[in-house]
Amino acid sequence: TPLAVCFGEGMVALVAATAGPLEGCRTFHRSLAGAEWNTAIALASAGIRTSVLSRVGDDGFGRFLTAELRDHGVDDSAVEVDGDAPTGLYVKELSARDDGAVDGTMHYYRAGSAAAALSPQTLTTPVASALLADAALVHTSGITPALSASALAAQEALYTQRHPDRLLSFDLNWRPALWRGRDEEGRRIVSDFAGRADIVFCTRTDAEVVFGTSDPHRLRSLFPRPRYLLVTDPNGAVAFDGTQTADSDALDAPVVETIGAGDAFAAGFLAGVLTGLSLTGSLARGHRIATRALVSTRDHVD
Ligand code: KDG
Repeated sequence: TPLAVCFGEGMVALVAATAGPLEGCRTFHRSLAGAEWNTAIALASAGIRTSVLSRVGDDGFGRFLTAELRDHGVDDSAVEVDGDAPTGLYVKELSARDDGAVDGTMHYYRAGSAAAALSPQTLTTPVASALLADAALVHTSGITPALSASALAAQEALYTQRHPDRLLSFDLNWRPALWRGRDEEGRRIVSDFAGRADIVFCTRTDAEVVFGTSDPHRLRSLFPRPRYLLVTDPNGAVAFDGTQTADSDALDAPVVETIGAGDAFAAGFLAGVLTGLSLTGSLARGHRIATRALVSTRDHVD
């Protein structure tokens, strides 16, 4: 069976148990976060052999994250443990809206994290090189190049040392908080990865911000190389495979949590591609797995 390798930072999310400013919040629910790690777990749940290539701190949060991977059937043998730097963390603050819905604000505590020290050397350990040699797909995102110069260099190396039989997947995941003060540079860097990947995922909103358009045809002319280009929004996805365009609607479901749904959609689509499904079959698989993430309470309850 094909192997998928997901490259990026895993974090612990501490989600406020009550709405309101953090200074008044006493209780937080802990969960796993990190776009590429979410995708890895969803890929494994879709039956794909999956490994994560990353780094965590030698701390309780790092051990929690790697245990979560193993519990979900993801191989953690290429997650390096850093004796000095901590595991990345984010805190989600909730605010109640007038209409009763809840908005979340993310606060990152990840500067100087173990994963910020990802570097080209991370790829050349015996474990990592064996996995990469075997991988049918390497999944990356626009988050990792924002973490540090060495993390950017590592992702660069994955793209320059590409193997003809290995698909490179790139989820744009534009995170303004990580590019603050250097967003022009950030746009250039993530556009460059999108132009070189085989499969590109982006939300309509991120595409507008980063590429100046979310029109699938204009995007296609900006990025002629990717075999698959997917533009998503809360209602569905548009996909191109060079010859055909497929439109598909998200499934109707009672939404509990939207964070992570994009990561799950990517996993479902990639699982479809890896198992030889058609474009529409892969899209349907993406929506099915995204729906599971949307209705699940994993991020709120232990
Ligand atoms: O896609 C979900 C991610 O945004 C979340 O898990 C946190 O990876 C994360 C990030 O860097 O924003």
